[in-house]
Amino acid sequence: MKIPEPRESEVTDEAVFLNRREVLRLGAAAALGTLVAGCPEGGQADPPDPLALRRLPDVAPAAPAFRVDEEPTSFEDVTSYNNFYEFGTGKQDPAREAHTLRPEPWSVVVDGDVGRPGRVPLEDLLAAAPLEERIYRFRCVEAWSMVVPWIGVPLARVIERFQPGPKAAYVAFETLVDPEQMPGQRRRVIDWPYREGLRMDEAMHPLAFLAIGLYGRVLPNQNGAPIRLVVPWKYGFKSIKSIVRMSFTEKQPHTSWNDLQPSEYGFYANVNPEVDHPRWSQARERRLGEFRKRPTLPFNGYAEQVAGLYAGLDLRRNF
Ligand SMILES: Nc1nc2c(c(=O)[nH]1)N[C@H]1C(S)=C(S)[C@@H](COP(=O)(O)O)O[C@H]1N2
Ligand SMILES: [Mo]
Repeated sequence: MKIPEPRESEVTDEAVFLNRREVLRLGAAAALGTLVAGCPEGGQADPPDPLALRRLPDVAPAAPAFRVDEEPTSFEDVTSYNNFYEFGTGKQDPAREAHTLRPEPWSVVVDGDVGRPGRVPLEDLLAAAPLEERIYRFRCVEAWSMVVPWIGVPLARVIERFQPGPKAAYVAFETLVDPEQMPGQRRRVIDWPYREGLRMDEAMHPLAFLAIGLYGRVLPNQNGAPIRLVVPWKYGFKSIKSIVRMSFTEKQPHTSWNDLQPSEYGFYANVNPEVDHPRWSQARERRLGEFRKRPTLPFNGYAEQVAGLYAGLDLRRNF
């Protein structure tokens, strides 16, 4: 299926800011190359053949609290329209380039204020809980959205097993750094590694999820293989991919987009149709595969479950 051309707010995406920075750093010629490379019309990437991806064991259908009653976005759209700057800033770059990532074997370093630090093989980390399905809305800060049937484990179950200490107020995540596997890291569009983080109560919320698959199969590399975060009430950039480190910290951790442009991307990044991005409205969104825009919901439709986490917090200031 041909993905419709981006329109309106999608044109002013997260990459625009980076391109502006690169004009300063690299000069206009290099920046022009960037813009062309990131251009969405630059040829449709082939989505992966789902049959070539390892099937995960069957799991029970998601419980009602963890399943939206909306049509999931097609496998093709979910896996061929991506943000994963480690493989380029264009939406089709990750599907085309991420074959160089080697998601097996994989381990995650656990450190900070935690009772059981160490380097944890992915298999051991997954022993924390049985695999579950979650069918969540996903809303990128660029005003496109999707519905994805994920497979994975609740983040809280994984965190509990590591036994965070009394000073662990936040959990910070990092993505792999390896320019051999992630050629986009040869350019310093981001101060690698990509970093994200959650307040501990957010991380322990039952909706917070570590996905290892979608549509019943292991994650395609472009979606963050072999393990990525999914925080459905927050803008997509919080959902960090290809995680290699989890650190339990006392202070609010640095996070990539907040560091890059704090006036545009907050630490909380809760989906909020009433707080516009400085360069575009957040009131509406385009679901991949659909033509007309739909209204964006507070906390991406999960307000009933998560609004209590932010009682007493000014959501305009803490965006
Ligand atoms: N490591 C890493 N994680 C990342 C990103 C990235 O560039 N690098 N992009 C984020 C953004 S902006 C979005 S919208 C989602 C996109 O996830 P998807 O490609 O599976 O749709 O991944 C997030 N996680
Ligand atoms: Mo995003």
